[in-house]
Amino acid sequence: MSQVVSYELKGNVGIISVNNPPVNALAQVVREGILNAVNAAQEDASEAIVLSCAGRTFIAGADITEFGKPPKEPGLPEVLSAIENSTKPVIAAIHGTALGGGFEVALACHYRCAIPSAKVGLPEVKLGLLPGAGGTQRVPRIAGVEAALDMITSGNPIAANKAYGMGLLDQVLESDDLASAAVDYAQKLVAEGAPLKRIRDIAIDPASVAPDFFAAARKRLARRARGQIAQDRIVSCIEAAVELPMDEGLQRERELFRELVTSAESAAMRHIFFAERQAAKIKGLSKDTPTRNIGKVAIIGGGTMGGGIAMCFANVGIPVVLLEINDEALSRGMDIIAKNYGITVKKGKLTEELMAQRIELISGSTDYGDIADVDLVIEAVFENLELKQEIFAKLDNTCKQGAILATNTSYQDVDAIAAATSRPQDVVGMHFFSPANVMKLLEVVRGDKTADDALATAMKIGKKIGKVCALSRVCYGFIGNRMLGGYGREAQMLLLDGCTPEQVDSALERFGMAMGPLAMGDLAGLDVGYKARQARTDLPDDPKLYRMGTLLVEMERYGQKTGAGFYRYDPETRARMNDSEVETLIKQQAQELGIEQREVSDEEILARCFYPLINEGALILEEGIAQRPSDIDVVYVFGYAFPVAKGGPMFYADQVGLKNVYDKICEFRDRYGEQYWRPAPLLQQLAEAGKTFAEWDAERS
Ligand code: T1G
Repeated sequence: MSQVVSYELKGNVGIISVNNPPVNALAQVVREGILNAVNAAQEDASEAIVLSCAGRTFIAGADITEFGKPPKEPGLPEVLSAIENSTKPVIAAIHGTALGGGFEVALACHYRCAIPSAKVGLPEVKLGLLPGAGGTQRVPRIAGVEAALDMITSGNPIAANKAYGMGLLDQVLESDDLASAAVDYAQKLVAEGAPLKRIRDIAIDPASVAPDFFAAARKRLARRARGQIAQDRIVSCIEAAVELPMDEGLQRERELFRELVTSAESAAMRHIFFAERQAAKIKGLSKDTPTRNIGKVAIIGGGTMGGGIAMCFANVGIPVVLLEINDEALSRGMDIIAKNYGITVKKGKLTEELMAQRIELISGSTDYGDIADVDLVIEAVFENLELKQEIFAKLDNTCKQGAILATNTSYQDVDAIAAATSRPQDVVGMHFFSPANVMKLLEVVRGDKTADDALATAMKIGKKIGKVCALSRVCYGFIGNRMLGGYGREAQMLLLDGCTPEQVDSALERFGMAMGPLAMGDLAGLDVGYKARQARTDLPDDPKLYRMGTLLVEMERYGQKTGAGFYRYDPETRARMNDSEVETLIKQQAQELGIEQREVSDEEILARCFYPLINEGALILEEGIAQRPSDIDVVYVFGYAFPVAKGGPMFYADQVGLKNVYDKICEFRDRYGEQYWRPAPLLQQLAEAGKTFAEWDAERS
């Protein structure tokens, strides 16, 4: 056997054990090892075969790193055929998460058993793929068409007991020794003369499926998938499972899998899969850097952000003290938390009991003395540097030595905040995104003096509370908000050039953005951006700059909260409606500014909005603010709803071609001036060298 797959005979049971850390992915050596073991077992005295895995989980899928490379024999279908055609029953013994190709291996087995904590799933859709080794043909046959469609188009894991109820598992073993319990189960099957139960032998009666079932599914999924094609191909595969014999269905599945695995969409989604995990690693810091224990947390400020952040910790069982300046502000903050939990309960995503437990973990106080013993403080007050410095001076005098003092600031200087304390080594930025209890991204900001263990602790606790963490150095707006400036600026400049708000937003929404920048401004409140601009001293004195946003605020059209901004909003449904008054206003402003309006293509809208994002990203990389281009992609996908099927702004730039991006920026510079369109030196360098951001990063790693 190969060193990652072992085989031994124990009494009358042959045991195949896979040991390919970290998740027993089905690399070529694993496929070869299993195939050799199954073939060997056909010749020996075994009467049943148990297929199990060492380490933390059963096989968690194909080896995603192999995609995009020439396939290596044996292919997974060959391995599955050997299992399914075995002359002796093969029993999959599952712990951890049997996912993707891993669960497909289990489905090719004749029986499947698992311990109660195990989960099974087919998450390929999250990589822009579909189960390509029989999953779409076998699951409908044992769990039914509807359950199969839900399972495969959601990609969500299913707990063992529920999977057993669906027929996906034959036995849940109430044992904490899976290895021996699985052998006992195998011997029981042998003793009972259990048949070779092959899922392929089950046929689905087409009459059991409603005539319009698949058409309705496609329509429903098209709305949810927003341009992603994998869901549609999954429907086609399940349709084939109903209409075709097994081998023809498998053939159809392979064809559609091949279409997806070579798609730009799947390449982008696989890129984000690895980028998310890479972003958690701090260059130059050992993964064994000691971290501080976080047993109790304090949040300073019970506003929307502070309340949401408090919930993140209570949700994972960490006690939180919410500190406010007075009882009235404190009870407002506690009410925000109770309201947020109530909404989640109403959506059926949380039980009343769990809500009560979590609220129990959040206590309130107006006395700094009550937070002297906490291990982590996160300040989430108004974006005013002096106020933050005052608070950090108080924390410095109050909190125990070794407590980590974090600020949730969106763009203030973390070093200036740290300088207000005698312990800058314990100060770090933890920038949450609103709503903090929902948005996945956490920008961890490393100050000049932040200690390695404080930084490693912030990244670790961020993962523990379910966030996707990306590291930033200190600059105005860190990674995300700094890049956003150009995106929002150009969205408004395009109005003066001749676009309507709807034209700008819909072009970006067709690209895959969840919401266009102007509608987003209306949602956040145009007055927020207006105030932030008022506080800045570095903005050019340009009458065109944010002209419409400023004008609308002066007209007290703040957006959704006043019923009108760039759009009007239905008071009941909050649906956005184009507003001819705004469109007339835009034309007037353009005329006043001497701008001759013109037709603007969608292609130009995308370039004008995304290329400043990409250009700023290049500057951020050059300055060392972000560790790697893929970290920037993680920030935009998880913090700004950049479509995962486009892989993030830097991955997208690589697909467009950096020469094309650079040339377009030069064209805009020649048309609009250097004020806003100054190509980043790194972008120019890579464009001229014909390189990508990814290649540049690989050369540096
Ligand atoms: N291939 C290669 N590497 C993988 C991997 C995979 N499938 N899954 C995880 N890793 C690496 C990961 O990059 C990280 O590496 C380490 O393992 C730990 O992962 C034919 C075509 C299993 C729930 O989509 O969901 O099968 O950073 O940090 O939080 O039809 O990993 O340490 O160097 O995520 O404990 C389908 C993907 C593939 C499952 C564990 N399977 N993995 O979570 O650890 S396509 C998946 C996960 C397929 C078939 C199709 C999670 C996990 P490093 P981790 P974790």
